[in-house]
Amino acid sequence: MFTVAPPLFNLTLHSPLAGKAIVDKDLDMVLYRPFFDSPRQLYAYLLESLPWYRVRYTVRGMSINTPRYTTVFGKDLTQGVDTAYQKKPRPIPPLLAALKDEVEKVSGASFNFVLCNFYADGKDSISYHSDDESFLGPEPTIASMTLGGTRAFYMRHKTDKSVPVYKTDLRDADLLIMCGTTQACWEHSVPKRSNVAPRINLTFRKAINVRGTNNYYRYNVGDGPLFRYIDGKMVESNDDPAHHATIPGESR
Ligand SMILES: O=C(O)CCC(=O)C(=O)O
Repeated sequence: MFTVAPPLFNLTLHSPLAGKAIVDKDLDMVLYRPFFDSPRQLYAYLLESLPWYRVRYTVRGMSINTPRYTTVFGKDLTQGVDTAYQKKPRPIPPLLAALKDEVEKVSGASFNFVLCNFYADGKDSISYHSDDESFLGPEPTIASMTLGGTRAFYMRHKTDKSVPVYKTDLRDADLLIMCGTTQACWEHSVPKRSNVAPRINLTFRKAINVRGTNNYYRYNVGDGPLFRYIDGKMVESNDDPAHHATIPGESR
């Protein structure tokens, strides 16, 4: 059992031996199902306390609306001064840092970023992509935690079309650890669906350089607006941007 701030959450971890290996050509993953007990309060707390964004950006003249809410905390290994970055990096809040510690223990990897996704409904999604940017270094370990609703999770081999698509679902309290050549050789997605419950996804990663930090804040915070989850819905907030990273009851 470990307690994460605020002390409300006494989460019981399941044995690390309970991980199930998922292997295929160039695919190397472990699924902990469930990773811990009683995450319901944690889901609600994160949803209501994190600052969320619906990021818009432009690629090659095309305007893209990210089809989910996102937010991010962390800073790359160089630990540059804040002025080295396009946006001021935000420290990982203690609650997410405590989860990160437990995920590090079970995965044997170390992380300096937590990326958060909130899929409000089945129209929210993430299309096929891999977390293979050079700022993650070779063969990065990415740990992905689900809180709340179940969503389909599809993976496809990038080059060998004879390898069947790997289809699973990710459920409340699941922890999926993707290792080795998984990111280099496979893409993953959370497709759109109808009639699904809202879901939070946390991914733990390690960025090795300033480019990683700039990329993560650009695509997961962007230029606003900020949303807060209040009374069961997301509302655009006029919080002071200086307080975006504050989680009530936690120091900054
Ligand atoms: O929500 C998920 O399970 C996947 C998230 C993901 O692929 C990402 O954030 O890069």
